[in-house]
Amino acid sequence: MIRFEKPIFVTRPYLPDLDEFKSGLEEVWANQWLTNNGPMLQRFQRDLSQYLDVPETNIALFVNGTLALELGYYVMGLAGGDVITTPFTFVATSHALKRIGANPIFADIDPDTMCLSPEAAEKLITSRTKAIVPVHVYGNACDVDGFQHLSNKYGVKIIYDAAHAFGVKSLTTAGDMSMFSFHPTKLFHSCEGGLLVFKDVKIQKELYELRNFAIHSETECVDVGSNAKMNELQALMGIECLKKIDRLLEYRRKIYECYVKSFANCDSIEVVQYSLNKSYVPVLFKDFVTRERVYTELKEKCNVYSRRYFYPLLTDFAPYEYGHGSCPIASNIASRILTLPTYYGLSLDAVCRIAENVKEIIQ
Ligand code: T4K
Repeated sequence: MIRFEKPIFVTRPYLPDLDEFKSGLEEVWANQWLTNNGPMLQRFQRDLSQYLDVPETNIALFVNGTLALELGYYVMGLAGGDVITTPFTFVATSHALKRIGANPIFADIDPDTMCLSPEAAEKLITSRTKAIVPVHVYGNACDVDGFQHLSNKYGVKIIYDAAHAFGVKSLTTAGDMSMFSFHPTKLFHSCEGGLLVFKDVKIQKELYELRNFAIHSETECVDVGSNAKMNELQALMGIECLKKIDRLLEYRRKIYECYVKSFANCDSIEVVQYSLNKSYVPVLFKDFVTRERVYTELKEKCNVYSRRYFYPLLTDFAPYEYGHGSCPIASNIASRILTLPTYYGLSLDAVCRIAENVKEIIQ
């Protein structure tokens, strides 16, 4: 077994060229403008609009993905209603619902894509259902047509948690709204950050106000808003990272292919093949015990910090225990999944060695 001298984490953020970042900082210093819709934020928004090929009227930036979700759910009118969602995700998907007073209802996932199943979701739709929130988990595409069909049939909103799906052009404008996270653990980041892309241009103004306390003018506050503004340093980081997005995506693909090749001769490890941007490398083991052994031995013997995204299921956490046991497919997958290290700068040689270690552990 190979022990790495330095720890290998599940991910590391890409950091832009320091000199280029410094010249951006000089602009911030000259502007003496640090937050509240400053010039860097406006530039970042323009750059994103161009990259995503979505008009600036249909996007809004936030300080992080969680608050983007919270305010997005709120403007879509989900407060007080039932919202059908997946338990196989990061807690933020549901926390943001709870925090605006919506009621998450958990439906099971598709065993292949690991995303919410439209068939399972449909069975839970009632007159109280206001929306469905599927997650493109790991950058795997949800059944967008299936959910659109449900939206047309039942008049429910479809809001995608696309936290993992940045760079997947076909998913950018899916549904009524999508949220992309720019946390440093994501393939693209702005230190922290979140982006909403939405169909209805009319909600942009409300989102802008809500992220700034719902202040309408110097003398008017029109709702109970939040402080969810992205600041200028975050925007600068986003601008610099966006310049390298093609390279970041390409490198993840190379790493992914390297893992697939390394595990090709190993029947008992399944590399999940559905991610469109290869933002994570999830692998499935035959059972819980094997997964736990690999996770622990990678850490203790190899200095490799893989992660069990997304275990435990949300329905195993205290705030969502009412859904415990209701999603057997998700439960089975959560008990067997492990995400392996992937990030720009992780050498392909290291990837091969990690894979060899995994194979040795399960022998
Ligand atoms: N929806 C979904 C489906 C999500 O996955 C997330 C976030 C959200 C919504 C909410 O979006 P944000 O509000 O976060 O924008 C991480 C992230 O904190 C979280 O953003 C992410 N999902 C989740 C899947 O993973 P942890 O607790 O695993 O992160 P942490 O701090 O343990 O970092 C993992 C590894 O990354 C570290 O071992 C080392 C490395 N790392 C991390 C940071 C922050 C670095 O090398 N440098 C860094 O600056 O939750």
